[in-house]
Amino acid sequence: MHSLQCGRFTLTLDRPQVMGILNVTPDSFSDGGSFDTCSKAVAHAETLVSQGADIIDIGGESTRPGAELVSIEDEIARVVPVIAALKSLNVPLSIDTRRPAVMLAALDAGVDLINDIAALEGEGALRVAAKGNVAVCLMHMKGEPRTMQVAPEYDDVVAEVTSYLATRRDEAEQAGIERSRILLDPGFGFGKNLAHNIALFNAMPQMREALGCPLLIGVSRKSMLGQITGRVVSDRMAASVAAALLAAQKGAAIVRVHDVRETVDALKIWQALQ
Ligand code: 9MG
Repeated sequence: MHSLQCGRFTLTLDRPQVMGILNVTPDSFSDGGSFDTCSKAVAHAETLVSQGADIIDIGGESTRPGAELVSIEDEIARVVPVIAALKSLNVPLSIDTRRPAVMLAALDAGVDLINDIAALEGEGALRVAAKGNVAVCLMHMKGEPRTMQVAPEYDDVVAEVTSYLATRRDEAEQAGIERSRILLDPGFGFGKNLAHNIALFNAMPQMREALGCPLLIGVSRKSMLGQITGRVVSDRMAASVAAALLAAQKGAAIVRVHDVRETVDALKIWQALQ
């Protein structure tokens, strides 16, 4: 069992941790005003913690294909007040961003984890993340969010993703980020079709073994679940909970979810009855 050095916290990872998703984008709290967006985001985070979230992942930019671009200044203006307001919650705070300037502002505001779908490939990102004692999540993505789902191709998706993550892990270590601070993530839905996602899901135990780092898994409400169930995004809670539970059984250390209460209950039942 690994433990994770995560800013102000050391997570023992003796049970699957639930990371609650907090999107701080105007469309998530559709009220138009930035103060309102911040206060509603803070209230939502408090609810997620009361439901059992172990970590809160705060994001100010949507990476869904077709999502509107946000400037660095706007992204910082969205997330920093929320981070500042949530520091007293006493749970690890994660910043979901690809931009080193946002990482820096978030670190100054007190985050404990940098969750980067671009695996710290941005100019200067490794240097920023090496500062302090924060954890990092390095995720695999093929292509770029706008176009990544247009016919992604692999010879061997599991080998390719594992090799990419091993390289990024090594580069992070060389930049001064100790292995005890590194999480790896196969990046479900980021440049992968359903067959690729299923192959990666099943390969989770061998990937964890090969990579020697805890895995963070995000499948909540994703289109792969819609493809399997035929359900629209607003109707994928049961599928998301089932997938999070299976991911935990396959060795995921952290599951990134929208439906915290239901996921926490499912994990408690598994732990008690197994
Ligand atoms: C921000 N974001 C959206 N999906 C994600 C996933 O699957 N993993 C991680 N680490 N971040 C994600």
